Amino acid sequence: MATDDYTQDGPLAREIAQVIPYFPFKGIPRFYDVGGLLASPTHFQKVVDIMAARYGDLKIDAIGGFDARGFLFTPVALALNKPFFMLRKKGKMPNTIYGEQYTKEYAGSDCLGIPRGAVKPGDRVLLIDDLVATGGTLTAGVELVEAQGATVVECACMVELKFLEGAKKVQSKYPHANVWGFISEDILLNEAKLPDGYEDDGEAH
Ligand code: HSX
Repeated sequence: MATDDYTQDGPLAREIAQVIPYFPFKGIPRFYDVGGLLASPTHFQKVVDIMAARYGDLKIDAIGGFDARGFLFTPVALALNKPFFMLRKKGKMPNTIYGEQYTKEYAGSDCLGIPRGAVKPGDRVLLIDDLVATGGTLTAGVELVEAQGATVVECACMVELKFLEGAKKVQSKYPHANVWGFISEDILLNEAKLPDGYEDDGEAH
């Protein structure tokens, strides 16, 4: 199968969706676990190839990944031979420029930072995360990157929880920063088999 079918919930998205299970976690009935993708090198490679193909012809100066699951997509930066930077939560990285507090799908607020000098005025930046839910994380990332005088050309998310309308929220504030969600909750149907006594021990934050 070619890796240039970026259609949300298309055949390739459906194939990848099969290896992403969901669990009750952090009080969320369906928490989609990107660990299932990592456990399948074939599918993981396909996601990297899809993203590399999608952005191969786009002028990009840097790629940013969100703390923490966005960091899994560093192979996309290697495939495209672009610098990668981390958008990290507060207190995790030296020499950091911070943005404003933001809230996300499950409890709590946070603050993102990027390495000083990671993006320069005029840069065209691609942001990547495993999932967009409320869009709080993406919005905070776009805001921070653009405060440096750069432009976010797209936010790539492997999963988009459409019912939370996060992509719409990001794009109503930043119409030029397209949000591409590859797999929606409509096709994420891999319910994890839970052992007896399974407990949701996810921290709220
Ligand atoms: C999850 O929350 C994902 O890995 C993302 O980084 C984030 C998405 O939530 P939201 O900010 O869109 O609500 O941990």
